[in-house]
Amino acid sequence: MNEIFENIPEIKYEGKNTKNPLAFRYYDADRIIMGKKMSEHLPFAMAWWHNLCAAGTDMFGRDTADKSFGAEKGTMAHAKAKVDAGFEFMKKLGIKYFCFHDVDIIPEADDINETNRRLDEITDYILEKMQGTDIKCLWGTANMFSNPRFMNGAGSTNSLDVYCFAAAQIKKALELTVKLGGKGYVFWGGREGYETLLNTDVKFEQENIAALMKMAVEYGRSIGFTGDFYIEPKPKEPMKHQYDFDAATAIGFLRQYGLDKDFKMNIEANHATLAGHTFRHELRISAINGMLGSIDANQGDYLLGWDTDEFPYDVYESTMCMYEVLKAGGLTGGFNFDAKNRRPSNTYEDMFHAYILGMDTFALGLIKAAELIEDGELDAFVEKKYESFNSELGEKIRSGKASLEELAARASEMKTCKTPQSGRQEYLEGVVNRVLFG
Ligand code: XUL
Ligand code: CO
Repeated sequence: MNEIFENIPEIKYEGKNTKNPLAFRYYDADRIIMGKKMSEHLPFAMAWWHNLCAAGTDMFGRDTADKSFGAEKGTMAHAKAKVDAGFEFMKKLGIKYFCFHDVDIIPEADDINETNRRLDEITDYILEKMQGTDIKCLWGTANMFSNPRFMNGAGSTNSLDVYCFAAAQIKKALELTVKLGGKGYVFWGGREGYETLLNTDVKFEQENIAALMKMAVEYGRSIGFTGDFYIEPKPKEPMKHQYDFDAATAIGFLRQYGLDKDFKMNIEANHATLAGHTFRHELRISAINGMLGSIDANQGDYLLGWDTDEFPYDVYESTMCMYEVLKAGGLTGGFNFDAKNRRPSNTYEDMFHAYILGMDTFALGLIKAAELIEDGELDAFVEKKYESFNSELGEKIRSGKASLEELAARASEMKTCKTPQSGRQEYLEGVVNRVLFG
């Protein structure tokens, strides 16, 4: 087998002072943090689509990077070359997982039967490559947004024919996910939403999406898929209004349709900020509802109003993310770099620099989040903030045994109410800086 990334060695941990651009400064796979190896805290995944397929095309210009990997694009030979490139890439970086859409791994044919045959062939090849490695699939998904048939949605389409194609793609993608040992299956509702209510029956569309998800759960369980289904919330783009706006909306939807036992959230940082939330907020809302499943690790740009899918470099954000993850007891899924190089970063080396940056950013975030937790000042503050509820009446409220009359009587006795204690936000922000920067 010819090496594809010829001048790139295996990437090793060299410590924070290294100037070697092809080494980790913080990601030290075997280092123990809070009783667990870094590699167990951080199951990183390669996103097939950005890393092996996307080559820089945007609305204003064509590819800048060469991702042919020595084969003619649009052929099965190219699909296989991508597998070779992907496995060499993951091995060199010590990445143990990949995520894929059906159409990332093969060129889609006109006839779905031929598409499925190609999917069988390529996943046989991927399985072969997996042998003798500990690389597995983190999650699979069906791309139900690129093909023109999905212009009015997949589960939310007006066309019964399109709905059947969506079902067929999910069925196949689930089979492939099981075949490749996938831990999860993702629904990202890219076209599940609307542009205008003038032509949209929202209730009808949401019920149909739920029905499709229900069929997916039934089929998945019937073929031995024991992992989690995930919704990946995003408020907009490509649609103006997307039904899975944010974690709270998606969780409400899942509960309404009885899907909450099989589904969790796959939270993407850039989607959180598009919804007007912090990444951290979305993680907390998922965690307190028992639905923190997996993460699409990337970063948006606060000056741009779209999904820029940048590789994460902001250590403050990754620290806050890892703080939430550690507090939640870890992820059942992993950290998928749903991120792409900037268009002018168009060489093979840039692909490695991007992953080294992302992995180091999360490793440093993990180190700092553990320090914040071990420091204990934030936790102690929050505990004290609510201490007035550590009283007989507080217990009664917490256990649902209090009544409005009783509380009103207490207020009436007090006559006037004291202002509660300060929230001390600025002080606490200083605490974070002390732990982060010493
Ligand atoms: C799009 C996005 C997708 C999903 C998988 O914004 O994040 O790549 O992660 O379909
Ligand atoms: Co994503």
